Amino acid sequence: MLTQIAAKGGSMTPSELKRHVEEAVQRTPVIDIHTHLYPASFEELCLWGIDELLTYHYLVAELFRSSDVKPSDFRALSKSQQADLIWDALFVKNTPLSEATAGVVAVMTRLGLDPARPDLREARDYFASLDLERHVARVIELAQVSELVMTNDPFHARERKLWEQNALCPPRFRAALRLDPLLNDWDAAEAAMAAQGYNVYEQLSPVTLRETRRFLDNWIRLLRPVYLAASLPFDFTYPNDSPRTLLLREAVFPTCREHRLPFATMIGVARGANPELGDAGDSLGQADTKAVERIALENPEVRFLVTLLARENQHALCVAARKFRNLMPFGCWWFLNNPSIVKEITRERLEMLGASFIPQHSDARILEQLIYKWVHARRTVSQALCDSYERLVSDGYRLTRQQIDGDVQRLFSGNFQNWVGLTNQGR
Ligand code: HDL
Ligand code: ZN
Repeated sequence: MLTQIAAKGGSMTPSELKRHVEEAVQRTPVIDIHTHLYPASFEELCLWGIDELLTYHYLVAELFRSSDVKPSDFRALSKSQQADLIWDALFVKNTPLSEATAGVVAVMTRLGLDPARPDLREARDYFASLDLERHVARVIELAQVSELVMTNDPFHARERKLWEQNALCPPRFRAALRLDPLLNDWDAAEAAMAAQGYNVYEQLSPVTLRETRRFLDNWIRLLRPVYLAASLPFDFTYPNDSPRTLLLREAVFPTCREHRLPFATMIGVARGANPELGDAGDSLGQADTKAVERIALENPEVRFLVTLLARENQHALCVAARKFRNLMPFGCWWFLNNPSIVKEITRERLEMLGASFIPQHSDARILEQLIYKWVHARRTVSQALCDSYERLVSDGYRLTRQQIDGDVQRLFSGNFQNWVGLTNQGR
């Protein structure tokens, strides 16, 4: 049936359709809307190379399932000793089947390294030979990323210093003002802001709220962020009588309105489920999607970028986005960034939202992760798009190549550019 319609309508045959979708997805540059990357000018904050790749907290968690090393003994090792241990346990003694280990394989092969080596000598020699600036440019090109958004924390002493010293930041590294301490640990944030000379106190008085807005204004002036952001715990509720609700209502959302900046929120983390694993010890929980709807309803003129951590929350997020045009679902975050789940979520979003969402972000923390996160994302988004197009064609629609190109461009960059008002100017 499909072939007949295709042939009659002069549109593409199924194999032509599949080939064109794959080509369009492969060649279309993407704006990576959430990463933890920094340019080389941010010195030690720019993480790269094989030892950082292998000691990424996803792999640390997997190490403890495939070896009997104790977390406390692991922490006592040097970074390169930790990487050697992970390499041996997850890549030599076992098949790199997980998404995180397969990702390292994808990075190594695309950089011309052999992922079947018994040790890291070849990889370390390669990375030691690189010029970092050139390497950053090459990785971004390999990943076909046109711009990426950082995660910039005004409460991180080292990062604050770099911004206050006007550290150079290339235009394709866009800033995002991250507010986790402000919204999740007000006491600590208040102490840090007071230490920087802001007239704030634990009690959220009108003066303290006004000073908090001045703090946000100053950081917006310094960073020129494309959005304000915060990761919120799975048990986040809104509104309630916590400092968080007051800070959102009286400081953050008014600031978003005044500066016409979106607010990006990532909800669902359960911090420190296993404290002895450190960064690798965070888990997840199901979030209250009604809180997201209430925030969207209460702030119709604020644009929200929303991603949730629990698979069980994704359908409700699509429904919420159908009800509130100021909600932009984005990405398959963290524990969802696995091909089997990315395909399910992307198909569900296409079915409920058409192309009015942002399918993926890398969340890359180590530079070279950009390569594998986008190779894998493009592969899965292609499959989901093909499924939707095939269904459309079998319903009798004559699809054109131009439409596919336009849809991919909208998903990979257009939706985000419109949402945040991105132009081609620099910061
Ligand atoms: O809070 C966040 O931005 C998360 O992405 C965390 O950084 C998390 O540890 C992570 O790396 N997810 O991929
Ligand atoms: Zn992140």
